[in-house]
Amino acid sequence: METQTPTWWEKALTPPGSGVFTVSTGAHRRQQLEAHAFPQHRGRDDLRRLWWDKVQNLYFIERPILFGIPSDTGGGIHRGANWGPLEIRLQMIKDGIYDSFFDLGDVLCHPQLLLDEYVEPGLKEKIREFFYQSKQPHPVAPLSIAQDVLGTLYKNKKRVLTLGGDHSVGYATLSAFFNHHPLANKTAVLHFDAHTDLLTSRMGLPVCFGSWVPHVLTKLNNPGHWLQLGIRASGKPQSHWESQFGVKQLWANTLNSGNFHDSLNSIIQEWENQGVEHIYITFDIDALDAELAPATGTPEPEGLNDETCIQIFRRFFNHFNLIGADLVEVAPYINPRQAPTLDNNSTLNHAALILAEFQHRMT
Ligand SMILES: [Mn+2]
Repeated sequence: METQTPTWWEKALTPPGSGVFTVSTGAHRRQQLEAHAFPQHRGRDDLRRLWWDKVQNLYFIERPILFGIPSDTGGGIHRGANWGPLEIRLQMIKDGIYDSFFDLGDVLCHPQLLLDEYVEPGLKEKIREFFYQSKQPHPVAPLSIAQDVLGTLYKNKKRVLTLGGDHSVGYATLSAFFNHHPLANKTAVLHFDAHTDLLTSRMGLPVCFGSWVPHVLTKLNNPGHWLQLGIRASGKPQSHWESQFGVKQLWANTLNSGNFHDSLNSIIQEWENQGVEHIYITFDIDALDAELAPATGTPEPEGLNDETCIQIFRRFFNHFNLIGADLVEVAPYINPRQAPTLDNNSTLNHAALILAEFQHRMT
């Protein structure tokens, strides 16, 4: 096991809530989080020092890790999921579940970049100069930084709850997981979403919010260990996706009919027979109905409610261990219909209900 936090993380990451590069926008909300996380701090420099000192203990703590990737570069319809990690944490503080996690902080997200391989080398050098004041070949794009950091955490079998960000962050979390976690070959994925995210590219780009899953699936021994739940906005029928990619799907209409218990039983049985012991959950908040969680990039009607999701989680938790999770696509400042205040925001409230289940199973 490693015991040293890589020094470049100090420049690629930020204290909790600071991963959106801004001076004043959102400062009031960020300061609320900082006052809770580092109550003793005396200004920005002191806060950074306290945070970095704390990060040195990363390998010695037992609590699960909380990690923010406030990037919506991979999104494309309504943006704003970059503010998810800050507002979700404030909601977690309110609900009393924040302190069960060790908050590693955020990726410092360059809002014009996605993956390092999409950045032209000369430009990458200039941006490296900004991040690191050096030519050391450290990553610069949000998903590449996240992949590297999460790869190290997963190699050390850390349990991580990642907050996005648009769903392209699922490419970072799950490619890091399947490339590095020693228990990856005994792990299946529950993917809650209104959409399949199974495009192989979108407008010519391989990885984005709608096209990240195929690029992770290649890393699984068995694509049948990927179960998509809540699908309802799809240009193609269930049979297309299942036969083309080998994934399993339970669409929202099936789940909402209540008639899914036999299907769940047979999936659980099959996975157990195949040696699956752990599950990773990637939860796109748009799996929930648009009435419950409207503050998201692509809200869809006729979605799931939180009771159904929690019922499904618990069925799997009875058989498998929750090894990691992410929650994505909460765009808290999207304000549809009548204005909910941030202190009583349906999307954030529902996000926290989902996270409370994860917190309960990870701690
Ligand atoms: Mn998604």
